[in-house]
Amino acid sequence: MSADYIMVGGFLGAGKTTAILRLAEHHTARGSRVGLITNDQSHGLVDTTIVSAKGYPVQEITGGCFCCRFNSLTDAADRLTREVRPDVFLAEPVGSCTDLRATVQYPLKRLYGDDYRVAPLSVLVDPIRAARILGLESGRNFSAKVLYIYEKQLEEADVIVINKSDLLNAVRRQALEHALAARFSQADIVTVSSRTGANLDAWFGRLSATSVARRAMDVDYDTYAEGEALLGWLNATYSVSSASPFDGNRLLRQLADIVRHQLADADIEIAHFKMTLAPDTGSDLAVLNVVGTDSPPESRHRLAEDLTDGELILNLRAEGDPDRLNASVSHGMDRVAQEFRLVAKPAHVEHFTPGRPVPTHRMATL
Ligand SMILES: Nc1nc2c(ncn2[C@@H]2O[C@H](COP(=O)(O)OP(=O)(O)O)[C@@H](O)[C@H]2O)c(=O)[nH]1
Ligand SMILES: [Mg+2]
Repeated sequence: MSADYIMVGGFLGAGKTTAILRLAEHHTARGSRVGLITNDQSHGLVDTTIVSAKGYPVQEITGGCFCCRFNSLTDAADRLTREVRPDVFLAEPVGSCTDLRATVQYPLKRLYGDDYRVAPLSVLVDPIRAARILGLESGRNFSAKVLYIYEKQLEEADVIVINKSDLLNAVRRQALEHALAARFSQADIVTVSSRTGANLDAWFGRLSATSVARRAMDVDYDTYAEGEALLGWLNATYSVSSASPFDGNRLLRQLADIVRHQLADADIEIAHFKMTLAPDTGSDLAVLNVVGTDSPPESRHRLAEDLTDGELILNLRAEGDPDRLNASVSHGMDRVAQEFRLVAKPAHVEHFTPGRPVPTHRMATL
């Protein structure tokens, strides 16, 4: 029996994890078993914490993107199969990754055709980011080689999903739909809100087809690698403790603002900055996101009560020197530790630039 393999791509911060949780709810409600696969360049992932907190079985692939760790992807799927035998795999590739058709979808079909039905490739976009990149609106942006990756992601999509429709009025929405349709005519375009649920059924309906077997796009791996090398990555886990209870929601917001302002001063564009804070007791979780240096922090989940001890996980991806990102986060942690009278012990801190993507397989045709 073959399981569905649904991959939801898109740039950092587009809403992939939020959308995958919606897909998981959708399939679970129809009696299907789901298994989720998260992916990152390194471990200590906010996304894994979020999806595990929702109770879904999840496997985390770290140390590179799906395409460069293809065997880890199939191993992760095998582990999920042994644990829960999913009917549907939901996989989130790294947001700075492209060429998924040739390096993941076609190899899966060719090598494991009997095991998986590969759904059309969805690529999510954040409408504010996309409107800037397509020149419809002004604002802070990434540099050309990072934009190369962004555009390649859209070029290989079967379905371009404009997410966050709740942020758009009809005029902005139509302008974006037209611009994307004109530029990326190979894709269906569907506009949804993973937050409100608006129009998700129209998108989910398209995923029951199989991916179109067209020739994969050409990719200049030098430009792709240079684009990734412009991005800084920081993953950190701290254990925080205080003698008296403190407001964890306020702490995350404060920390996000300090880091955001520091990066704005250094003219660094944030792609995605996300944090979770989990008290050591209970199952509550605070989640905070920033999806652009000029975007205000957004608390997705708030803690119901103050806490004294907890684990803070922080993932920052921005177009800038990782040392600079690290300096801003360290400074922010010192400031909040002082203000909230807490001790923050780093359990794991890593900052780096993603290495050159070297796919395990690359198959331009099916
Ligand atoms: N307004 C709005 N925000 C959303 C929507 N979907 C996701 N987000 C927010 O976008 C941010 C990034 O979402 P996430 O799912 O982590 O993005 P990922 O990096 O692509 O996995 C978070 O703050 C989400 O709450 C949506 O439909 N509307
Ligand atoms: Mg994510």
